[in-house]
Amino acid sequence: MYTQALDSHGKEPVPAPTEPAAAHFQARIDADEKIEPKDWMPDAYRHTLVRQISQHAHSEIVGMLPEGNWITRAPSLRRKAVLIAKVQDEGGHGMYLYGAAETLGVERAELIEQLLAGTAKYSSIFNYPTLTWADVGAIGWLVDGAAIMNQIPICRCSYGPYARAMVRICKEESFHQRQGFEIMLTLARGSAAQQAMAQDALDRWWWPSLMMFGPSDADSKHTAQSMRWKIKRFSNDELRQKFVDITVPQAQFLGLTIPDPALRWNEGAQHFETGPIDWREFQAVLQGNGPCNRERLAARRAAHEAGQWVREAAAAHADKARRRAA
Ligand code: FAQ
Repeated sequence: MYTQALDSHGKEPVPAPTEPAAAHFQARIDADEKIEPKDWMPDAYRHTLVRQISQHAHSEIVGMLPEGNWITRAPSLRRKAVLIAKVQDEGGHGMYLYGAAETLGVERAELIEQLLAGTAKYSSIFNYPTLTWADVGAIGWLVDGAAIMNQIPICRCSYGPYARAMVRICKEESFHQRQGFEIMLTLARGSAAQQAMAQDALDRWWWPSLMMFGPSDADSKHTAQSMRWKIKRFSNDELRQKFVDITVPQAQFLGLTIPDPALRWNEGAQHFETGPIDWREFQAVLQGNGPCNRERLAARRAAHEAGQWVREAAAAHADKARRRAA
């Protein structure tokens, strides 16, 4: 769908990559115009988008693994059908996002190669294990909840293909969040053992969910420029705070306790204040030393190898169809 846009010219005349071109580009951004694949853009803008969109795509694909772990053990046929649909949605999100990245002139195969080689980042959150069924609820509630908080503003991102991909993705993520909350609600209203399982899942997923938003603003190297380019509309800390403010009352409604003894409501600021985030844990996960980093990459590599014959068959079929048409 996106590659078709490469065949049509952008509505703006394409200026040469000079300083006036950069000023013209920033003026378009400031006027809230969308940048399309054929439009002139600074190399650094293109590079930032490829970086962020490909990391996002990899996150969706690796993100299928923790919940995929529970498809065969979902507690009812209904739960199994819903979970299969959700995990498939995440795969679809990865495909839209690789498509959006391709409009910037990179090959999907190259991006996937980087993931499999371990040189590309994907979201830290997917390096944690799913030990019980309640983790599936916690992922929907917290991880999809955090993902929506971060991604709704990307629907207004300055780069057209990324912004448009996010519209559908956010609709689906919103359904995912509600199915997760509904699992948590069922457990929270269940037996003492089910309540304990829900609390244990919250205990393990709370802090990693806060880390999903990225380093604190003071340590975020890309935020300032990405906000000038309107790739990001809010800083990491702003989105993290919004997430905390929305999620704490939901935990209270569930009768669960947020695992943060320092958590308190600040009446003056009208915000919940949290205790400090353990950024050493975040950095360890980013460096490949989270509980499941190796397992996740091994699973992706095995899936890629097992799918080799499918890619070859699809290419052979396309080739045959082309020759027949000729
Ligand atoms: N994990 O300067 P910043 C989902 C990296 S999708 C790993 O703040 P930026 C759906 C960052 O890349 C979840 N790395 O960077 C789902 C950069 O590294 P680099 C993914 C992280 O880009 C739900 C460095 O740290 N969502 O959950 C993380 O301005 C359920 C410095 O950071 C997106 O990708 C992290 N958490 O802001 C699927 C949304 N945070 O490239 C299945 C789009 C930061 O210099 C089940 N992305 N880093 O080597 C974004 O909004 C941004 O890229 C941020 C980071 C906010 C993630």
